Amino acid sequence: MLIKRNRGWERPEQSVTPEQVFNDRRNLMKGVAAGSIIAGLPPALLGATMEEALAAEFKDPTLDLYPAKRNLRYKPLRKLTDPKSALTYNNFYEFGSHKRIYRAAQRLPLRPWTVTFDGMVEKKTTIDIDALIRKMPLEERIYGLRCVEAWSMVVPWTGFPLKALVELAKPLSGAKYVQMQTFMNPKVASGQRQSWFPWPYTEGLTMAEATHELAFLATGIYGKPLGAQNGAPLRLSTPWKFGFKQAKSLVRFTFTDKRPVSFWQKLQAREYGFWANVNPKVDHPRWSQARERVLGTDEVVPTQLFNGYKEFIGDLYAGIKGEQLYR
Ligand SMILES: Nc1nc2c(c(=O)[nH]1)N[C@H]1C(S)=C(S)[C@@H](COP(=O)(O)O)O[C@H]1N2
Ligand SMILES: [Mo]
Repeated sequence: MLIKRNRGWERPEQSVTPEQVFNDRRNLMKGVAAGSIIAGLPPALLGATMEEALAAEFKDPTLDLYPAKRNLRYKPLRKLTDPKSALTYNNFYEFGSHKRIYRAAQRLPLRPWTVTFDGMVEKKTTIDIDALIRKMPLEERIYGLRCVEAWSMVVPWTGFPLKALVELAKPLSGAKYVQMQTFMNPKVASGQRQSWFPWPYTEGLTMAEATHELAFLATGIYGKPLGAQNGAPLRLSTPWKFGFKQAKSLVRFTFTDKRPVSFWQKLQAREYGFWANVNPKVDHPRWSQARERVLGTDEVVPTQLFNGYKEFIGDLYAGIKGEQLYR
């Protein structure tokens, strides 16, 4: 994400040429080959691929649930992104405001981990993440992710419909929104020691969006449990909305009748709004949203309305007037 605090040496994502991205990747892979990038890992793993090395860092208690059956209703928008790109090029400001946070993120303790349902619910509850995951109907969905910075990827998430979690949480009938909150742990997340950010990271959806068939909570990626860098143990996936809505490493779902103000809105409301639906015709105030760079390739392709999910969106936004739906 780009915020106005940017200094001259920080450039919009667009100005990074495919060649620079390629060189970046090549240097990264050279580093892996030389053992320097994953120097903190046990020697036995130095010969392993990066995904194997990252996965082996932590033995996930839900490993037996993977891989889950693929739901073929959601067709891939494009070729799958190669795992190395999706697992090592991330946005996770808790661990730094750059893309190479995957190693730093491994410091996040993934267990014990609990998830709380509160606000306008029948009864406030806190549930252990493994008990929660085991209650939910896991499946795999190939979804696109379009970052507001104009890069995108297509990845197989494992997870379950957000609707199933809403049903478990039992919100009161007056609840209109659900706010999702990321963990808060400045001891391991160096970004959270930067006090100008409104931590913890939060995002929000209307109840209609949260119970829409596309709204998904991911627990895994590429047929394995998520790594911390991609938002383990639980992250939102709303493929028709910009990536910044898809909050990572969630600990709390708060049901409310007031529209929540998200992390990025608090920082810069003019640029990052509540709805944040993808639309190639509505530019970011500082750059075009017409096209996107395909992560892990040299390609630049046209961006699609609702990121290609228009047929599923239907009349979800019918009747909403006077709102900036696409920012
Ligand atoms: N907690 C938290 N969630 C977050 C972010 C973040 O900085 N912190 N970045 C968002 C942005 S801008 C994007 S594009 C996606 C990136 O997800 P990925 O790293 O799994 O590709 O995560 C989103 N979720
Ligand atoms: Mo993003």
